[in-house]
Amino acid sequence: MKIEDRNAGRIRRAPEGFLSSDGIRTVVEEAKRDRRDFIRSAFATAVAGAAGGAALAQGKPVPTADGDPNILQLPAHSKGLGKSVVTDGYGKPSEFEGNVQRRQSPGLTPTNQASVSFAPLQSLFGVVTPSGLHFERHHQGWWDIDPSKHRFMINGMVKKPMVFTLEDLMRLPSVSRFHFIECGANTAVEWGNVAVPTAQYTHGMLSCSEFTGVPLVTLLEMAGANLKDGNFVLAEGADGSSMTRTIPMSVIKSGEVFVAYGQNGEMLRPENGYPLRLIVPGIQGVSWVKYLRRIEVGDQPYATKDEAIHYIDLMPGGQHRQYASLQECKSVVTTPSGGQVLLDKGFYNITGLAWSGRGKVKKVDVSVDGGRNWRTARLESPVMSKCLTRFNMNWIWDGKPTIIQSRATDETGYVQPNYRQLRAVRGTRSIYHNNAIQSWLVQENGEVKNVQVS
Ligand SMILES: Nc1nc2c(c(=O)[nH]1)N[C@H]1C(S)=C(S)[C@@H](COP(=O)(O)O)O[C@H]1N2
Ligand SMILES: [Mo]
Repeated sequence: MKIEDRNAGRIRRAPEGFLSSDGIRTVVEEAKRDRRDFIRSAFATAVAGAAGGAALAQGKPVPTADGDPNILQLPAHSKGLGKSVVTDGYGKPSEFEGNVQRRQSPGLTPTNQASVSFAPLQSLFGVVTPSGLHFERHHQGWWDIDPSKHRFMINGMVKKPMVFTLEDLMRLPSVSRFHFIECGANTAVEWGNVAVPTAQYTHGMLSCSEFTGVPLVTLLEMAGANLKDGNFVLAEGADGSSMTRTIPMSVIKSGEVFVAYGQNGEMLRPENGYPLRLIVPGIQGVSWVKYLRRIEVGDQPYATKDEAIHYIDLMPGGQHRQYASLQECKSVVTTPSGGQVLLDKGFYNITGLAWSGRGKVKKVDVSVDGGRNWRTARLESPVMSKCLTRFNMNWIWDGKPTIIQSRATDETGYVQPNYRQLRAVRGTRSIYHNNAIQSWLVQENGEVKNVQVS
């Protein structure tokens, strides 16, 4: 690539980076009506808002004729005394980044306690989700539970039922591992057709952290669990939603499943299950029981409400598929993505995320012509199992309309399907487990739009 190409390609942030909640509502509604210019009109509204200036400033070329005042006029921070240490005992992001937030999709859920907030994937780098931006899914609100009063019980097919305090658990040998968590309902609204405008809402029920805790198999062994005939466990949360999920003993015996108290170097956030949650790598988020208070060992699946009525897949023949918990290989381009605007022809760094519930991502192919030709993207290292993987690819935009897609392949050889392939097997009436290839249309005016092609 020529050096001068790298200077080109200014990009304007997706609207949720600076819109008010009213503005977001407009964008979502306009997008549903398939208005071509919804981003433009939403942006016009946003400029009136407080944070619009910062977003606009990003798109401004550096003045060169009379010199750049940002260089020539010495700013206060180069002359004065800055703030003191521990001005804030727990640091926060820059106020200029204040609109990078997890957000609720307007109108998606009737109550805010049984709802979801989406992580701003299009604003993040690398693979780790900052804990404060981790998506949230609560069935009956979240709690900040006093850890000194929290108890964790193991019972059922065990020799010695046991109760652990948090301190008991934190004294045991621990593991720290990076894993993604994806709600089974991520991308659910897109099963029938395009429904939401940006990557935050199409794919943001996805996050990735370094979790720390104790392998569940260690705790089961301490309780003398019957690992031969106890083929399943039931995991139960302490919140009012009675979140209970069956986990096969085979995945627990592999040592992968652990009981976590740590997240990104500190204790779990209350929204994410403080003080204790189950980590079930590769499996849909619902099985990662938060506020974990009990594990029962049994010899058959429990068919709880969240396994018999919810989190089942309606297949084309009219039958429901149960216990399809694995999150299959999937990927999404996060830049350029829906709602962003390419302001120039020229160089762009296409970047995105890929993941697989079966293990490592082996390769990601990117198409910039609606799926006719594919080029292999660079995977950033380390590539970890059941973890997000960041990919990047150089691209020169010639200013013509085009469709950008990514297609991931995992280490088992499984290839992410397009919508035609997925619907041929799964139909269109499912809610969960939509791992289809995402398409972003770059329009001639630079606006990027969510579209579906087969
Ligand atoms: N106790 C409890 N655990 C729970 C839930 C819940 O509502 N209560 N929601 C589940 C669902 S559906 C998902 S997708 C994940 C979301 O985890 P997060 O809120 O940390 O992103 O937690 C799961 N564990
Ligand atoms: Mo979920």
